Amino acid sequence: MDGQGAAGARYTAFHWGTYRTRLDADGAIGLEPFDGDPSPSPIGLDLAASLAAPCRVGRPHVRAGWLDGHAAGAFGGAGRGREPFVPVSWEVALDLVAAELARVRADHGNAAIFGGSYGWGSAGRFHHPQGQLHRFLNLIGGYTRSVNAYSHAAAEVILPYVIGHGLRPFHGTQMPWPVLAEHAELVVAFGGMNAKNAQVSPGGVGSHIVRRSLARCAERGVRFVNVSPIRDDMPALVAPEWLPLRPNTDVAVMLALAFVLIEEGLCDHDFLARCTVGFDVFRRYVGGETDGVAKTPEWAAGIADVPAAALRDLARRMARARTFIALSWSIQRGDHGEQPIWAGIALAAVLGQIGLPGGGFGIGHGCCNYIGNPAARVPWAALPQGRNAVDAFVPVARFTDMLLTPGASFDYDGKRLSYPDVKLVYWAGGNPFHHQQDINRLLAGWRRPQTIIVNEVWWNACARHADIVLPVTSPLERNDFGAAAGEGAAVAMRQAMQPVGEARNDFDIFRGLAARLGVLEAFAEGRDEMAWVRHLYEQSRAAAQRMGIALPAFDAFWEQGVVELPEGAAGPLLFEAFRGEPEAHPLPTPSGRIEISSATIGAFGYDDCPHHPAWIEPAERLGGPSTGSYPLHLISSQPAVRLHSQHDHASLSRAAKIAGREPITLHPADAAARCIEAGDIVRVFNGRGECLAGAVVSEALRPGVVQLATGAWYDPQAGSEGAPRDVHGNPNMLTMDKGTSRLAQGPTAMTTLVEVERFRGNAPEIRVFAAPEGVD
Ligand SMILES: Nc1nc2c(c(=O)[nH]1)N[C@H]1C(S)=C(S)[C@@H](COP(=O)(O)OP(=O)(O)OC[C@H]3O[C@@H](n4cnc5c(=O)[nH]c(N)nc54)[C@H](O)[C@@H]3O)O[C@H]1N2
Ligand SMILES: Nc1nc2c(c(=O)[nH]1)N[C@H]1C(S)=C(S)[C@@H](COP(=O)(O)OP(=O)(O)OC[C@H]3O[C@@H](n4cnc5c(=O)[nH]c(N)nc54)[C@H](O)[C@@H]3O)O[C@H]1N2
Ligand SMILES: [Mo]
Repeated sequence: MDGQGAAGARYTAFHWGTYRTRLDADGAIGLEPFDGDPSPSPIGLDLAASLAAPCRVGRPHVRAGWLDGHAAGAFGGAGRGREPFVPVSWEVALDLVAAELARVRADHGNAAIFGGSYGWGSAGRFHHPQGQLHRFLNLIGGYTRSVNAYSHAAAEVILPYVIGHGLRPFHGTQMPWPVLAEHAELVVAFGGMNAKNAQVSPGGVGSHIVRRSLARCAERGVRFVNVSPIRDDMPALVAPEWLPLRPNTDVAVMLALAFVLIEEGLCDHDFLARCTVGFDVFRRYVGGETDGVAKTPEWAAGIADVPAAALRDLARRMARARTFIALSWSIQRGDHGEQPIWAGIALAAVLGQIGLPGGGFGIGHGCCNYIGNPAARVPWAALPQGRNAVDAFVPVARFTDMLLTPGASFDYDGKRLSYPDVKLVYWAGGNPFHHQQDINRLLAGWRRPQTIIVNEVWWNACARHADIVLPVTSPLERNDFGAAAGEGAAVAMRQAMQPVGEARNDFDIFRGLAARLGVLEAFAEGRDEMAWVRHLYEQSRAAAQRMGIALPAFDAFWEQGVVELPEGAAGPLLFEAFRGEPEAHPLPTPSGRIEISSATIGAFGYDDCPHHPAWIEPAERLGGPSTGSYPLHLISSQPAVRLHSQHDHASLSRAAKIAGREPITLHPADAAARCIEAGDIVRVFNGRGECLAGAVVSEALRPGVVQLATGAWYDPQAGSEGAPRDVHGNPNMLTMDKGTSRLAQGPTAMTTLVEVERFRGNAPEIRVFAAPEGVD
């Protein structure tokens, strides 16, 4: 342990913050928030204590049926999640994995290996599980990959057609919070701005800035409107107005706002003429000339169930003030999720303030701490990935479709593609039993590959449903360097403790496999852990130097522990030059302008994503034509007390449970109508599946909406009709596994109707936090 025993403070980085590590008298490791963070997150403070929990994977394990079957040349996956595991030595485990990779490669080709392996893993530039896996798989001939993120797939795919910039580069050029506080007068936030979500940034957080930035806005008198089914999506400290629309109806509201601006002559015709194309198409659609339906406030009121007068009034206020339209990522994780992004930009274009300080639109303010963060953006080095020789890919959320229908064709972003026939799935750093919609459907697909290998820290559902489980370290058990784009700190993540059990770093696992498959030299390049950490840091230091930022040399950095970065130079705003002289500074769209209507998208001929932003009925919604027998809209949002499914077993997450289950929040009227009281165990169900949850009753959400955060570990036990039911509260038992449209094929978790009833009978025990049967 390079870090152990050296003098000076020790630090570590998690996706939710930077912490000082402390060695207690009893030898245990404690965590304290870093002094430079005025509002640290409580997530994971007890992490060290929970690292050796019974659900920690301590040794490599192989599913008994897989061992027997493979010896006999039989490859059935039906026993996954049911059969016991057999502990094996690292030697045996790595031999089995290497031989199986070689067999699948030889028999079926590299496209039969799925290495998409979506997931957040842990912070640290070197021990990034996906980066390690992909580098390794590329060296042995490549793998089928996944594209786009669960977070914002629809926005990622549509944005280049509309503004010419991809979403990921756009993350770094969003309206900075200080500019927003200084210049905005009105912020209209679709999906709110959620301080709970701004606890995290992928790769780590320097200082949590969102609450402080919102407070600054409030001090300067900025008014906020929270357009969301949930009141608490905007912190009370900005005294927001609340427009509690029905979920998935943002487009109707946006179109109605545009209707009022157009009807009352409040749109900026000069901006529209100089900086956009397609306004005329949009105007005709909004006015009803195209489809006979004028998108009036009264029309929108019928869909979104908000007062028409409030929409009229809001549109007028937006035109009078410096207005910022904030689009959260959540609003595009629903059916036709491309539309609220496009309609939001069209609305901002009609207002004509794009490119003005504190005006225009943003995507993701409050969704993570790095969006709008003024910290200097150093291009931190990452493990080089090499080249993937396999072309096959799937849109990330179409994973189950790929498993269920190999060879079937699908549309994506103007292309007609087909699903590869995957025989082997290798996951490192993600949890599909957390992130994938419709777990019953996932389970059907999950049985089909011949082999599933998972590198995991915990015996979560993903590990329990694998064939070979390789135990990995967590950040406190290894050395790394933590830094994230748009975050104000670089952290020397010094190893604080020995690995639990026989856990190994992903790097060491792939090093072992690389040696067996003859690519060790190319994989490790002769560097060990510390040599890589030093190498990536020094590369980053050189990049920072080129930006005029001096970082200390590695040894000094390692000793110092945390380096805080200055704010970036206040350059021009993203659309500022374009707005001034659109001809001289065109956007990289076909027209060089913002495309309110896109001929390119039109040419794809997708009825579910036409050539201009449009209201298209989602597959299901409150008040919609196909509500059927499930009358409540389920919001499966991000958990406040953890990151996704990570550390659900730790004390912060466990303390928030109700009767041991994930809390589900219902409006008092909905609870009363079902004789549900706070603290009751409830059964949440629809035609796709069911789970149990613990009831919370609150007026902070609109009637008809229930909220159940993601991340409770899937704990299947016999249900009412024999089908497994999750007894813990995983909302993906209920969500819909359908692409947003043929354009982006993004996930649509927020489009889900359910029914809730009081659970009667004996409350089943939560078993998933214990070790699987037979495993010690
Ligand atoms: N219903 C519904 N579903 C959703 C969403 C929603 O809004 N509603 N949101 C979606 C979104 S936006 C996202 S980003 C996804 C998140 O989905 P994921 O990113 O898959 O979720 P995590 O729980 O963060 O999974 C990370 C896993 O990596 C493991 N891990 C941590 N460190 C290491 C390491 O060093 N090595 C290895 N090998 N493993 C490690 C952790 O133990 C954990 O199991 O969920 C999506 N799913
Ligand atoms: N503490 C914590 N923070 C996190 C994460 C975590 O797991 N834990 N995950 C991180 C990740 S990976 C991501 S992608 C971001 C996600 O950031 P977001 O996508 O913003 O997060 P959510 O919490 O899913 O949704 C925010 C709110 O959107 C509202 N909403 C849902 N559907 C609709 C709709 O159709 N219309 C409108 N107007 N509002 C709607 C809901 O009321 C919900 O509370 O959060 C990040 N931050
Ligand atoms: Mo995400």
